[in-house]
Amino acid sequence: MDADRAVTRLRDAVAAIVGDEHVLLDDDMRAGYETDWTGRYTGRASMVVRPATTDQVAAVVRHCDEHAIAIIPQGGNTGLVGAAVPRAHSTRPTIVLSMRRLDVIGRVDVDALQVTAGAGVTIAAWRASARAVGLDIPIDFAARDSATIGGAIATNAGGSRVLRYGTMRRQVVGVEAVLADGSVVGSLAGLPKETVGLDWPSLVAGTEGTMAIVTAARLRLVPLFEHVVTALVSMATIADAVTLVGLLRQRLGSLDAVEIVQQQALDLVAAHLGTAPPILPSAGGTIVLVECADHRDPSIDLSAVVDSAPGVLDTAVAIDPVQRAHLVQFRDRITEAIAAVAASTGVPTYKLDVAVPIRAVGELLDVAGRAADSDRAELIAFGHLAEGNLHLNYLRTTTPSTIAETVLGAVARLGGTISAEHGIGVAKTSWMHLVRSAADLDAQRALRRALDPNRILNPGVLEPVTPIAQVP
Ligand code: 2HG
Ligand code: ZN
Repeated sequence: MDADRAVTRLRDAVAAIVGDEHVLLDDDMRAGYETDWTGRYTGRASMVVRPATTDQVAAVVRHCDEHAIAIIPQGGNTGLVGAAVPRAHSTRPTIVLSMRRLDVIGRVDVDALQVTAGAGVTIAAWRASARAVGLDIPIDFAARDSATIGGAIATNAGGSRVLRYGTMRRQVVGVEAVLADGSVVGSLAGLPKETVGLDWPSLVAGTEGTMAIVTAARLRLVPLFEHVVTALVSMATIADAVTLVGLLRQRLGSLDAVEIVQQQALDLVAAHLGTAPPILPSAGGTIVLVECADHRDPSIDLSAVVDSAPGVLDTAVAIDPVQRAHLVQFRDRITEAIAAVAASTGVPTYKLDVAVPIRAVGELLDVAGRAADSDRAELIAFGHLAEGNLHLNYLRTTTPSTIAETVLGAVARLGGTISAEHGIGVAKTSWMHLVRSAADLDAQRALRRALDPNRILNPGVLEPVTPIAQVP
């Protein structure tokens, strides 16, 4: 059958399931689904399919399985590792399965502190549903307005509240998911204790749509704290910043976030916003953002810890929501400021999301900085200090793979991980062997083969590339 006829047949089959208007064929209609947020990852799909229910997802997946059509599941398309857009050089018939129409959110269970949400519900909508009844969500990150529950589960998203509540994996009490053969598995009953074998949330969280496609989730909620204090603290050295994290964790039960913003990142946002930085520059280049939240004002306790910490050069503190938002934007809008540079230079930013044990953050920053210097690129470093999770953004780089070799090699030597919260996608498949053993990767492959024998679920993503040195 020629390619055009095959596409027409596929279109007819999926249109019968989701409706004509939810199958996007035209180049300009598909474009927004085919390139990722960074502009670095892009590929071509035969069509974008937009189901609205679990039954529709299951029927589309079953059809694709029978005809060996690759499926790229996509939520808000805010991913940064190329996992949710078509593969660049694939010749396989491929659909983007946009999950955004599965956006129904249930009534909050205020006794169990849980809610059921469709995979296409945004993080912001999840939060709004909780806040409407005086509760909150345990996860927060800058892409909250577009990122979806399904995507956050698939990448095991983290963000700023991980030190208090853990990553997305820990917030999922139950899932409903579609397997590669179109069968529906999981449970949304929300039982915090349930031990009857395989735990589907554990299998799907962080596996980037390769084991199953999440259609809905039962999610944890947490108390909403009336009092929030935000502080930006300019530190003499990175070692002082690490000491501060320890003190904050030991002494403050209200601790919600400890983020790191290197001076260059702060200056970049300030220039982007056209606003002066809110604190004096850091001699050692490190600014820490601290947030505490409680039912009573935690600002006195926070100030006491900051005042007792070594190497504090300057502090800006806010409790008023408007002033807090002013400080928070110097952390929250870094990605946006970086994207603006990439748009003006036409060179996509090279992003590495990594984590090391917190005591090794300084050493990693040194290695990362030297890698930038040797490429005459600019490094914008920031991230989640409490988890030793750095976002290393290289502007105007001409040698991304050399930088990756150097930085990811150092990360592995320092006992860290090549992906903390953005996932592997297609971006980091070549380095999975640095942090996982051959036996581990073989077991992952075997699981995947068993659940998806026709290799339709996100092929190319999370598939370890065997390094030459390990080939027998
Ligand atoms: C954040 O922490 C996100 O703001 C994005 O994980 C990080 O743009 C990035 O590199
Ligand atoms: Zn992050």
